[in-house]
Formats: sequence, structure tokens, C-alpha cells
Amino acid sequence: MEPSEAWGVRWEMATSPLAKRYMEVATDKQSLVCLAADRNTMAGLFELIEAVGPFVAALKTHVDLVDDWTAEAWAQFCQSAHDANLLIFEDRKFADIGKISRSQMAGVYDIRSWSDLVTAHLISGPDIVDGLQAGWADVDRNGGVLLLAQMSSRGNLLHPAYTDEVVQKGTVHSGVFGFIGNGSRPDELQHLRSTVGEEKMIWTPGVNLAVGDGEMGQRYGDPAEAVLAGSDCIIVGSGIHKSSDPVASAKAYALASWNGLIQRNG
Ligand code: S5P
Repeated sequence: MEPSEAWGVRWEMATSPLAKRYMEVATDKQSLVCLAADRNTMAGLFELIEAVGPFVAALKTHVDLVDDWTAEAWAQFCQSAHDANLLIFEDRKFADIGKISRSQMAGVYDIRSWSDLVTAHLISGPDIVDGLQAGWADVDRNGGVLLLAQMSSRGNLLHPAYTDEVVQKGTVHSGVFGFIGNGSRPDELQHLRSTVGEEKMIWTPGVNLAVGDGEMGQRYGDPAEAVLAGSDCIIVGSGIHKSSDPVASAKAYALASWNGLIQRNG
């Protein structure tokens, strides 16, 4: 299937080359899954990406939770992600003023040099997006920012008026790739999609085939329902990396997400 057929209006309206690349890979693999690779050893990460790389369309990292992190091992890990044709998304949740966020793209982890996408809160104002874009520009790279418009965790403070303002400011900024939405609540997600419009991506954590409450206030909704409600990518962590059979689980999430997309555009 061609991406234009699978994605319909989202493909037509997308202006971001990164979004088009993601939709192409997702179509090739018939998977709208972003793997949240939240394992804390390099060996665990390598094992995971080698096993499930073919069944996911993007890789989300938390570079600062790895116990035995080294720059060399990380470079190799990023190479494995490229080999599997994955965009690399560092979920750093930047929140500081623009110039500090720019500096935080460098530092020990040098996120600007290997990430294609990063997350940010808009709590400090829209200049954070320019700061992050300047970070990529400092090393002659391009990237996209995913703004947290909603969260999946219980009791979070991203209230509807805040969400609407993030969307208002984010939709008009070319450095914004899209928004993080709450995958555990399809009704919230539908509202988010209606305010975002058709151009930008919505990616959603808080999905699991076992719907309900997760650890420490995490909440889970059904992956296909999230896609039907307007999500373009389901972010799945423990549903895959803690599964007794990560490959079978990755395939199951891929199938659910792909069926959701076909149904959405059918
Ligand atoms: O609201 C959010 C935003 C994010 S990016 N809720 C989340 O859970 N996340 C991230 O998604 C979180 O940092 C973790 O890496 C992943 C969810 O993991 P899971 O194990 O609950 O599927």
C-alpha cells in the first residue's frame, strides 16, 4: 500500500519531511508503533532493538536512565536504530528557557547529534522551540519537537485550557513536529485532534493491550481506539520491553495500530 492511501489527509497535509519519513516507514512495516525502549542497560537495549526493530516505526529513548551508558555504545545503538530505519526520538521533556534548552541539546549526551525528535513542555513559552531548533542547527542537523499537549498520568496538570494554548502556539510553528496526546482517553484525544487539525502529528503514550491502571499513576487505553480517535503513533514501553515475548507483543501492537489506521481512513 502507498503511504498516501494508508494515511489519507494526514499525508496530503503534512509539511514536515520527518512526518513523511515516519509515515513511509510505518506504511512499509504496517506498524504505527514507537518503541519506548526504557531498559536501563546497554545490553538490554541492544537485545530489544535487534528483536523488535523490524516491527516498530520509531524508537523513543530516555538517554539518562541507562546505568552503563557510554558515548561509544550509544553511537552503536543509534546505528542499530538507523539499520532498522527508525527515527530516533529522545523523550527529554525539555522545559527551560530557550537558550538553556539549546545548551541542553549539547552536553554529555549531545542529544542534538543523534535525535530526530525531542519532547518539550511549553510551560516556559514558545521560545523553547526556537532554542531546540537552534540546538540542531548548531550541528547542521534538522529535527522536530513534540509538544506535550496532554499526559497519560493520573492527576497531571495539563488542563484543557493549557492544552488548547499549547495547540494554538504549536500548530503555527514549523519547528513543531506534533503533539503528545493522552492515549488512555479516546474522548480527550478526539478533542485534541479536532483542535490540532490535520497537518501535525499526534503521538500517544498510555496505551497497552491490557487496558486499565499501570504502575505509579500511569493509565492505559486500547491502542486501536487511540488511532481511531486521531493518534498517528502509539508509544509502547512495558507492553513490549517487559513482555515475556517482546517480538510477539511488538507484532500484536503493530497489527492493532495498523488496523486502527485502515479503519480510520476506510
Ligand atoms: O504523558 C506521557 C508522556 C510520555 S512521553 N506519558 C508517558 O508515559 N510518556 C512516556 O511513554 C514515558 O516516559 C514512557 O517512556 C512511555 C510509556 O511507557 P509504558 O511502559 O507505560 O508503556
